[in-house]
Amino acid sequence: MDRTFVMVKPDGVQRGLVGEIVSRLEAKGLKLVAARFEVLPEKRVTEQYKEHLTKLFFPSLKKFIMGGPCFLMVWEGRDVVPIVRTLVGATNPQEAAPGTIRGDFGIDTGRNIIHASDSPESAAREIALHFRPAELSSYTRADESVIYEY
Ligand code: IDP
Ligand code: MG
Repeated sequence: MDRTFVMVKPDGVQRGLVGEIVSRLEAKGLKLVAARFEVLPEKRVTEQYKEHLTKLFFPSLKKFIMGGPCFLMVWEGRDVVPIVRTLVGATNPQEAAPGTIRGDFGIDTGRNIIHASDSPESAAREIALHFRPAELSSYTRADESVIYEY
């Protein structure tokens, strides 16, 4: 099974969307295998967004992400990385389709509620950045046999 890193950003936490987001991923049939609520230290924010270090928006992104607690999660499922990206929607919430998290709840790119890994390689890197292996649980969801055909 594949794993991905998902994080409700401080705007999503402050707007009370943690439960809604967890519910959507659970209802899809994905499995929550790790979670933590914390204000991210600067080093991990810089590492997580290292591809954006030179972008003009990086200083405001860093300030925003560190401005309040985030809800960090690891989710598991077959092809979970692209599945979660689809549920999350486009980076700019104005362009995100209705029914997606960003499409339903956001307006501004700088306040787009949620982060999700964009590839299996990013997912592995981001999971290892934020969680120790012992924090990841392995278990079987009771309904797995009716979620997957094989
Ligand atoms: P993603 O979150 O959909 O993967 P990325 O392009 O990887 O989007 O950008 C990472 C994050 O940086 C975005 O989710 C958003 O919070 C922020 N960001 C990206 N582009 C802009 C911008 O043009 N203005 C302000 N913030 C931006
Ligand atoms: Mg990205």
